[in-house]
Amino acid sequence: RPERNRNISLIGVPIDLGADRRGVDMGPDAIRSAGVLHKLEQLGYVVHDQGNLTVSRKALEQAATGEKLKYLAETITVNAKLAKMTADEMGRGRFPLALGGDHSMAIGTVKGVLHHIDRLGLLWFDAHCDANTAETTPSGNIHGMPLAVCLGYGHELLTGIGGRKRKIRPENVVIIGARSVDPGERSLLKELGIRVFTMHDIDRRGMERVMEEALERLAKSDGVHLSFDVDGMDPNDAPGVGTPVMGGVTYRESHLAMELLSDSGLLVSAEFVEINPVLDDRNKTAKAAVEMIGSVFGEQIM
Ligand code: B3U
Ligand code: MN
Ligand code: MN
Repeated sequence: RPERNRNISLIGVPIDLGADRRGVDMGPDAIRSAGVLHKLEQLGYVVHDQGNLTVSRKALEQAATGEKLKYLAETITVNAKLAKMTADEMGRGRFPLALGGDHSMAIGTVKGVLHHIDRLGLLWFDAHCDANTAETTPSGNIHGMPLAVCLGYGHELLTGIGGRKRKIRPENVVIIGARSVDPGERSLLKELGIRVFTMHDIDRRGMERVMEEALERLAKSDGVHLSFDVDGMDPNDAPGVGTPVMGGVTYRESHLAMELLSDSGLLVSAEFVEINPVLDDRNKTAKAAVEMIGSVFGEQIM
């Protein structure tokens, strides 16, 4: 079994601007109240809870309807702070575990980790591909764009966060769970040759084989960041999300994926995003996230 970093830095990111929907800002505290600290401490980790970053609500005073990059300024401010905190915490020898918040925050975490690991691998677990730009977005919501930004595509103020040169190389990315992809995203992902494991692949080949191939690819990087969007899971198992898509990864398949990822020993950082307690069923989604976090950090049944 891989040697693990026993120190975890928990970073709450209560941002909902990227989804333009209230409630997902309460995700970090929903995950805390579902027992994430207890879970990690039971597994033998020392958790350094950094609390929640400050996200200004001021931008919400003006409706952003029709804009192609809604709440851009505050999204940049939050992600720049998050990138710095992630890089600083890694610099102190800790494993950054960020809790969201909408998926726009992946820009900050990934850029922060890239500060330490240039050839970073990225496992993007999501119903969506989040590879839109201002030119292709159907919604103007920045949470549909972070993967594109991490690859160096999109508004220059977004790609510039944490340094323009820091980016993820296409061969080091895998997407798992995709089932809602916009035309512009499809072209970009195809052009870059990004490996997308859709629900079709998971149904045909099973999660075990999908993860084997995914990890084989990621093993060529110098460490892997997990970006876990809970809407990648099936809405029956994770109903507390803003954009549910039917036919998702089951609770059991998600567990298996996280266990195999954990066993690979490749992980250097992770984030769990898009938990919306306002839309949830008695904190079911946050509890599922905590169970997945357990598997990521090596929890076993026997
Ligand atoms: N692809 C759509 C919808 C979406 C992306 N991410 C979420 N929803 N959660 C968009 O708006 O870019
Ligand atoms: Mn997402
Ligand atoms: Mn999603």
